[in-house]
Amino acid sequence: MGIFDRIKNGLARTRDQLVTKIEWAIKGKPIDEDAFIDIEEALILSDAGLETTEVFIHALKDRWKRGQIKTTEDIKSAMIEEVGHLLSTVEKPITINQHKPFVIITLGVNGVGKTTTIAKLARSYKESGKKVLLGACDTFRAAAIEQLEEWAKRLNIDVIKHKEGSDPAAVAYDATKAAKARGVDVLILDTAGRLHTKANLMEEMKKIKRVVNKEMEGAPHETLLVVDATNGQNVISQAKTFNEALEVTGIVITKLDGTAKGGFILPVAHILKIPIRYVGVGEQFEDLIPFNAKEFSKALFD
Ligand SMILES: Nc1nc2c(ncn2[C@@H]2O[C@H](COP(=O)(O)OP(=O)(O)O)[C@@H](O)[C@H]2O)c(=O)[nH]1
Ligand SMILES: [Mg+2]
Repeated sequence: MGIFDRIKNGLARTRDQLVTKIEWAIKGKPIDEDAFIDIEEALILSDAGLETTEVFIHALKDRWKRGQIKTTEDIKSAMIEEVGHLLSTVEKPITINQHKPFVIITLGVNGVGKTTTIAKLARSYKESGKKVLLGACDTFRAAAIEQLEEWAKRLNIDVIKHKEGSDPAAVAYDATKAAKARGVDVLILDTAGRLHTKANLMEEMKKIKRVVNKEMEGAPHETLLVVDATNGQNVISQAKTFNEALEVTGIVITKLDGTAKGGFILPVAHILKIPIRYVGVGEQFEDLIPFNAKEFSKALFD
């Protein structure tokens, strides 16, 4: 399956939510003010958020008043354009060639898909000829270290680890040191998503960043927040919290295949304005896809 088909499949539920409703709103009648109420509802039900939805409805109505929208197809192509335009502002791929090692720290609450995303990333970097190292900084549970090791074994990649319950920052320090010594191209640090309190977690992550930076100036080069699309609108507040504490530089959105609430990606661009690096649309390696605004908006409405 090609990349576009993967995105299209992954977005099927959100697309149904949006397009079916829009088609139904318009079918067989001239487009009037009421049609926009239905479109507004469809956007809100997909978790696009009030503020962002207003902006889209305004833009669509504007086109309609200028006589540019007459059919369902016109609405769809207007949406593809407007959404594509908004999302293009956060289409900024990671460029790992500027630093060696390029250090990525992943963040995100428990279960969002950090560790599997790391495996997918590691595989794709390895396939493009890069030397990859992983750091098991989720020391909260023994199973977390084992899970990362399991992936690493399958991918034939090394992992730097300490014992369960040890200081995650110490693992990060050793991993950064090892990455430098071994001529590694990309170091990816896995972290815990749950500690005893949220404040604890944020402090822990700050400490990891400080320690990495002490060992290598300019690092970490990417503070990558992983969010789970099935959380819909809640992703926005989650991302705000992480961003305020830890200066997130990029986002990965996982599990878009499991939700009809994919509309929340619009306020990610409109309100958070944090680069979206990758989207996850399934559990296969190939299901982590570099974010492309044009493809994404087309897959959403076409
Ligand atoms: N359907 C689907 N499942 C995913 C995706 N990304 C991750 N997962 C699943 O989410 C679950 C939790 O992943 P894990 O990496 O352990 O989360 P972590 O706690 O953040 O490290 C696993 O069962 C993954 O297979 C995705 O894009 N789509
Ligand atoms: Mg994990």
